[in-house]
Amino acid sequence: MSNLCFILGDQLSFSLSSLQHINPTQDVILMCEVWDEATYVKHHKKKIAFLFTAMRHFAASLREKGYQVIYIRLDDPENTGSFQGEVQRLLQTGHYNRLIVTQPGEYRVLADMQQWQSLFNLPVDILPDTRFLCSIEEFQQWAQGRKQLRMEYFYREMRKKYRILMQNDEPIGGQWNYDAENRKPPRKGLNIPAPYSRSNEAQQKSQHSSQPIAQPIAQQAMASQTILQDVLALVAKRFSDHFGDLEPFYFAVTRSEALEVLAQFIQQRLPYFGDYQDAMLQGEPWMYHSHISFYLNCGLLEPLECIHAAEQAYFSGTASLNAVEGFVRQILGWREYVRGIYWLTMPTYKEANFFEATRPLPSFYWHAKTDMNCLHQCISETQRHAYAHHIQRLMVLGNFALLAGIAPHEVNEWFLIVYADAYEWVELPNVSGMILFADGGYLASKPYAAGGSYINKMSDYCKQCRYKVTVKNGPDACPFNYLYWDFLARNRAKLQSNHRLGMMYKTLDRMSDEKRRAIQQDSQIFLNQLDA
Ligand code: FAD
Ligand code: DLZ
Ligand code: SF4
Repeated sequence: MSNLCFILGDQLSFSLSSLQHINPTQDVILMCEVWDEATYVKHHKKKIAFLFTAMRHFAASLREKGYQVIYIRLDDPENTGSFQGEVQRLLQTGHYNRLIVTQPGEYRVLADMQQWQSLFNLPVDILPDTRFLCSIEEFQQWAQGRKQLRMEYFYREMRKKYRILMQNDEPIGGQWNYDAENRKPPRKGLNIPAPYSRSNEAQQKSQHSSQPIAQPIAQQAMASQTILQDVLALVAKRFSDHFGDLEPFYFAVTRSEALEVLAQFIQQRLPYFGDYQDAMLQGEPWMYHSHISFYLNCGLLEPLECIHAAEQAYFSGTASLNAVEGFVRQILGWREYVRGIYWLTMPTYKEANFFEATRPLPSFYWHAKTDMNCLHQCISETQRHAYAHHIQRLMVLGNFALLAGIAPHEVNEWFLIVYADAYEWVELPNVSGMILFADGGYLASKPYAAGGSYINKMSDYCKQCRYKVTVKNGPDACPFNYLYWDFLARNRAKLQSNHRLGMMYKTLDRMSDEKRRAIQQDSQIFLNQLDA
């Protein structure tokens, strides 16, 4: 009798807690591609292709290390289509006396797994996911007794705990946070490096194959291309009705490739990451961001190695403090903070709807056909790449959903579908907490609402828009302008006491009745058209 270790698609790490608890010569690992997981929301085609390819590679590297792996492909004839069905199928063989898993990232999967012990009548060990830098219990302790949770204070604790950018007990440079230096608008002539592209890397490897010594590398590259081609064909056939473009496919799919992405970022983009963190440019989806969330979230990269690589760039003088601190804060601060909030508040967090928003998601979120150029650009890029950077998600796509009063469950579903880095533990707090303020201020101190002038300042989108960002009312006015004030007016009872919005309410109150009527009328006309 042996143990069965079940590894999920976002657990592709050799450091995984379940792997530390099994005996490679005796125990068996199960990995499976299942229909239910790929369709409980209709994930972007690139996301499915990325995960299945990365899973197949990870299974191969586990075997190379001597583990016994049973890998179930989506089109295996016996595949039952669900995690539970696949685990049950193996347990029915009678070869196993214990099931070992690392805690899944999503509440719904954990809730299922917690039934398995009684369902299968065998011990099920659900081990903590130690790849995160703050355990669920540690976060609970930190949050306990606090009236308000704020990322900034949590982040400081994490900096101290891991001694990141610290000198004795003080932050290097004397400040914890350099965000104020990280808001430069994009300037003309920025030289943005090309992002990592797997096909380029594979080509380079096979070009070197004329030298005999490089032949194993070329063979590996070819085998890897075969895995990818198989998965691309599968996704094209089985998920043709899902959102987004499958090809070109350029994501890294192995740990060594993901490490190349990280190294490229540290060398080429990190020096500018801070300055241009909030900047958006038409035709430049990748900017100076790291594009590592796909790999961090499925386990190909570990948070601390990314943080240390950035810290090292500061120590060696290749990147400035504002850039490195800004990047570290995203991973050591925001990423851990949103995960802590998720586990602290689920399952009720999912139901939160502070503004009682009910509007359906406008159809242009699926096809990008809208005259609002900022939205058109961000949605088109999302379709192509299954990626948009943070400010596009927050201040364009999210800001619009907030101002238009779109129902949280519809916005959440969209964000979970369209990004290759989306898993509920990270997507839900960002959507319900950060963009929609649906939790009433549990995660963020005020709604991230803004009019067109913010988008105009931080991007070049407005120059090519049919609307005029400087016009506040009427058919040519930028819709963000009147929707912003209408949002504040509509939600006055819920927001007026928020001291961070005091100035805005004073401005609203100083407006003439005529102006306020125009704002309301324009908003109604616009929103009615949206619904139609
Ligand atoms: P960078 O800008 O280079 O940042 C570095 C890393 O920091 C990221 O890879 C990510 O791991 C982490 N990070 C940065 N901001 C956040 C954040 N707010 N929350 C958690 N981690 C963060 N991130 C996801 O990983 N999955 C999601 O499903 C997701 N949904 C989002 C939805 C909305 C509405 C918003 C506003 C943000 C969302 N984010 C999500 C956070 C952030 O936008 C992405 O992590 C980031 O854009 C990924 O690109 P990058 O790797 O180039 O990040
Ligand atoms: C996202 C995803 C998809 C599309 N498919 C699978 C799959 O077939 N098999 C699998 O093990 N994992 C998949 N995943 C990732 C899971 O959704 C993820 O592991 C859970 O949501 C827990 O975070
Ligand atoms: Fe977006 Fe308004 Fe600018 Fe058009 S004018 S791109 S709608 S912010």
